[in-house]
This record gives sequence, C-alpha cells and structure tokens, in this order.
Amino acid sequence: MTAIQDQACALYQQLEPIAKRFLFERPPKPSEVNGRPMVLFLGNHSAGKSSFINHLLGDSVQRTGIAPVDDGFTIIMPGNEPLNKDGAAVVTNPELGWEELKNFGETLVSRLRLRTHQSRSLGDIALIDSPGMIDAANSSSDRGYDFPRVVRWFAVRADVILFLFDPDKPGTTGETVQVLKEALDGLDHKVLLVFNKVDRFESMRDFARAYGALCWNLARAFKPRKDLPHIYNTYLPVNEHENMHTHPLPLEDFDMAREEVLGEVYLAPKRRLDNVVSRLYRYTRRLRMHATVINQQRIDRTRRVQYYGLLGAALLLLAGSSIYGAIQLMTESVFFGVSVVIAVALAALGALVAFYVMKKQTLSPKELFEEAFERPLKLDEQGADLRALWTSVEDQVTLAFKTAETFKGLSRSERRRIDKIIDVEVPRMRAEAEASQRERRENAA
Ligand SMILES: Nc1nc2c(ncn2[C@@H]2O[C@H](COP(=O)(O)OP(=O)(O)OP(=O)(O)O)[C@@H](O)[C@H]2O)c(=O)[nH]1
Ligand SMILES: [Mg+2]
Repeated sequence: MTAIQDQACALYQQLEPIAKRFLFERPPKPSEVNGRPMVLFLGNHSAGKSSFINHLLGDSVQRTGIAPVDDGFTIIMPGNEPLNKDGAAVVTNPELGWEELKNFGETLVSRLRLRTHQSRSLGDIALIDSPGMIDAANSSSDRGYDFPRVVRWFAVRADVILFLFDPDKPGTTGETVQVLKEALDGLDHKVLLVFNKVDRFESMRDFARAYGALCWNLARAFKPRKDLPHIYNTYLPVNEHENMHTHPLPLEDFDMAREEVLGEVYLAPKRRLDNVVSRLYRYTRRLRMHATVINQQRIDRTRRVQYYGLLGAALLLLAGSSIYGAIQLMTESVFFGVSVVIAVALAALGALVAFYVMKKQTLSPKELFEEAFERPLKLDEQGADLRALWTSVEDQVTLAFKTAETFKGLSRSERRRIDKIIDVEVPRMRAEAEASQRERRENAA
C-alpha cells in the first residue's frame, strides 16, 4: 500500500510546478494521499446513518433517534484508547490530519467531533458520520457553513460513500439533490446508494411504490447518464423485539443486501489503493486539459500574428505596385489619381477586414477547448469523455485567464512528463495494486 502511495506522491511532486504555472489547483498533499481508508455516511436525517455506524461497530457509539440528531460531523478513527474530542482539539492537532477543516469556519469546527473505535473487523478504517440532509431551500445559511463544500471535502478523501435514503423522504430533499449533483460530482464510483428501513413497509406494493419514487428522484438528481446506479434495499435490525419471521416482506433478501453493503465497507482498504491511483489519473488528465487549453491561446496567437504578417505584406505589395503603376502613368494624370484612390481604398478595406477578423478571433476558453480538441471531439465516445472532463476544468481555465494575461507555453518535456503518467505510470500502478491485492487474498486463503 505505502509503495503505491509513495509513487503517487512523487508523481504529484513532478506535476506541482506545472500546476502552479498554469494556475491549476494544487495536487493533493502527501498527508491526503497517505491517509487511512475512510467510509463516509451521507443521507437525509433519520435515514439511519448513525444506526448503521453503530451496527458496524457492534456498539452504541453514536446517538440515534427519530428527530434530527446529528447537526455536525463525527470522525470515528481506530484507536486504542477511547477518545471524545471536540472540533477545536481536532483541527489544531496536526498529527490527526484534519487541520484543513479549519478553513470552513468556526461554526463547522464547533460541530465537529472525534471519537475512536477498537473494532477489530474494521481495522484501520475510519468512519465519518454526517448531519442529516434537510429540506430548507438555502441550507448553507441555516447551517452556518457551506454544507455541500464540506461534504465534498470529505467525499474526495473517502474511499466508500454510503448514501442512505429512507421510506419517509426517498431522495426528495433539496439538499440531497444539491449534494448528489454538486458535492459528489465525478465521485460516483465510490458511492453506494442504500435504501434503508425497508422493514417499515407493510406490503410489497408500498415498497414498490417508494422504490419507484426513489429511482425517479435519483434519475433527476444525477447528471444525465444512461443507467441508474445500483440501489441496495435493506434495513438494520434495530427493532429486534419485533417478530421478523412474520413480516410481510421477504426480509432475507434484504439481509443479504446488508451483508453486501457491509462487504463493501470492509473493502475500503482495497478501494483506498484504487482511489489513490484513480485520483492521480483524474488529476493528471484534468491538468493536461487545463494546460492544453491555455496553451492553445498561444498557438492561436502565433497563428494570428503569422496571418496578419502575411496580410500586411500583401497589402504593402499591393500599395507598392499601385504607386509604381501610378508613377509609370505619371504622364496621364487621371490614371495617377485613380490608382492612388484604388490603393488607398484597398488598404483601408484590408485594415477593416483585419480589424474585424482580429476582433472575432479573441477566442473564449470554450472555443479554445474546441479548437485544441477539434478532431477527438468529433468521435462519439471520446468526445463525450472530453466534454465531461472539460466541464470539470472550465471554471479554473476561465479564472486562470482572468488572473494572468500571458502564460509560458507548455514545453515538450512537460507534455511528455504528463503523458507518461497517464499512459505508463498509472497502468503500471494499477497492475501493482491488483497484484498486491491478489497476494493478500491468497495469503488470507
Ligand atoms: N425500522 C427501522 N428503523 C431504523 C432503521 N435504521 C434506523 N432506524 C431508526 O431510525 C431512527 C433514526 O436513525 P439514526 O441512525 O439516528 O438516523 P441518522 O441518519 O443518523 O439521523 P440524523 O443524525 O438525524 O441525520 C432511529 O430511531 C433508528 O432506530 C431500520 O432499518 N429500520
Ligand atoms: Mg445521526
């Protein structure tokens, strides 16, 4: 595990100067790459996030209840001694690695807690409990901190994200949609959608109706995609006094789904490796696109200078030859007059055309992108992929152009360095991660 993490850190270090020069986001710090496996719990309030965590830990670590219980984030890290620290203590201790959360403001810090677990089956995995999502239209002002941004902060670092829904509000709250759309953008591969509390349904028909509503809402919340992601239908055995054998729904199937979800949670360390590599891949590809589009402006300018140079030369030649002709026809003063007029008119027309073309050619970031990737954009598959990548860097490119007038071009060696990471290093690291995983499985067997 550490070998791959070290390699990723070294490659990020190679990319850092390029990212800095092109005003792109900084690469993840070693502390982020080296972090422990992490599972994030999201969902509307009362969906069962805290109950799920308690179920995993086999202990009532988190408080649960019908009314909104959690109004902040709780980090539950593995540790030998039971701890219960408040936010201020968490963000000021660099050893714990949560310092960056300070940047989200006092309110968040005051709503942050850190606890420890000694669960042997969870091993090194950290769990993050989050406040339930609510229906308020503008929840960020109600919460006192930017909730979607904080969720994104955790989500980017998490290896598995459990997104829980419950029968009461299957995916309809405003905040849920906002988080699915914005905060989890590009992180779908980590997200497991869990429809919890299905034991609450009295009949199959009720379940089917709610499940349909959930699918419908999810399809609208997710960015356009061809398929609907898998949804785990399950429940937690919190009401053990009830006789589950006489339940109108076939609970065994839902028990199995719970085991599958738990299995995914226990796979977090493996996912961690995959995510380190995937994150490096995505970062490098985004950086490449960012730098390529900015570089395109230079290419475009050079081309324009050449074009106007040629146009100017042609005009000069034209004016020169007309004057020459005029001198030749000096005797006929009418001709002289006419040729001078023609020469001046032509020069003026040329200048007008040049001005018009020049004005049109101040390309927007989007146009630069389309110019730089003209050919691959025409291909269906590749085109869609490039456009999706472009949406993820467009704002940064626009901001970079606003911040700086000119950029030094992307050198050939820099381009080679970037390409090598994408085409050689990442596939090699993936293979290595696969091999280490296989070895671990064989050892376990
Ligand atoms: N019937 C049933 N009840 C459940 C299930 N999971 C959780 N509950 C109950 O639902 C209530 C809410 O659960 P919590 O775990 O507190 O939910 P939460 O998502 O942490 O809620 P907030 O912290 O308020 O966001 C509790 O009373 C749980 O006992 C389930 O699968 N079936
Ligand atoms: Mg809770």
